[in-house]
Amino acid sequence: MFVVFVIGTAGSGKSHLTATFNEWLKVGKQKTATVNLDPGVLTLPYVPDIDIRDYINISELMEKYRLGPNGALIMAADLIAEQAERLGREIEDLKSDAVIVDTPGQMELFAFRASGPYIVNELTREPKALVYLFDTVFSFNPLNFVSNVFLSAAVYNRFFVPQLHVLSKCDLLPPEEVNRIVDWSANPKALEAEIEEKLSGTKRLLSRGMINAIYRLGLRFLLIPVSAKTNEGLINLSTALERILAGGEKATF
Ligand SMILES: Nc1nc2c(ncn2[C@@H]2O[C@H](COP(=O)(O)OP(=O)(O)O)[C@@H](O)[C@H]2O)c(=O)[nH]1
Ligand SMILES: [Mg+2]
Repeated sequence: MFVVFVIGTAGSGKSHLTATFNEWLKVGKQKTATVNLDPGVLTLPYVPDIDIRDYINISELMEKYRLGPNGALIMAADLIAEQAERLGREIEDLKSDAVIVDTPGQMELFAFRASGPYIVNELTREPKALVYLFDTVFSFNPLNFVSNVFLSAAVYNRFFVPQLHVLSKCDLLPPEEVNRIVDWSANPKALEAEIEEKLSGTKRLLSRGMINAIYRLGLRFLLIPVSAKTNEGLINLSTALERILAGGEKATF
């Protein structure tokens, strides 16, 4: 069994990718399951096999502790940790080949509080990976791209599990624009040239310095373009997961 956590900024397409990837793997005859870890979500594009909303109720928290929606979401993020053992047992009982975990809408509630890394660590002893989403529409200029690379590095630093990087919603830009962004992620020279051309002053200086720091650390963020609407790139995502989860051997993904 493999467990994959889908993470990214609010609206980057986590829930839709969870839905689409799950369906796609099922067509390939995989026994798959989905887990919703977002206690605040109202509607989901899939029916989760395990749902944190069965255990944590945001409106109850708001009422009981006289909190606004934000306060209740923060409290809920911390309460998720208490459910780790129970969720872990439920995941085990599913006896799936692959489990896809959709994380809370607001990434900082998961990545930058104590509970997220705790959950990722405690939920399962099975091989696991993180899939970090770069929203195509947000990443199309070099300043935003570099900022997102920094965010994904911060996430990696928090969880320390194998991490893949996806350019989500790639159907929203023409292929040549998508390839340009992928090229930035694969080729430092292409990104440098774009930073020099498109940015000036402090923005150029900071972007250049930030991306150089990432390269010096030896971190790489090769993007896999994927669309949850057209299914483009799902095969590449699954191959990449296979590789990082099974060390290159053929796995059940
Ligand atoms: N065109 C397009 N839209 C997408 C895709 N994935 C998600 N969206 C849209 O982006 C918005 C946010 O998606 P959602 O999965 O809820 O993001 P989350 O907050 O990260 O879970 C929704 O309006 C989706 O319809 C995609 O692959 N292509
Ligand atoms: Mg979501």
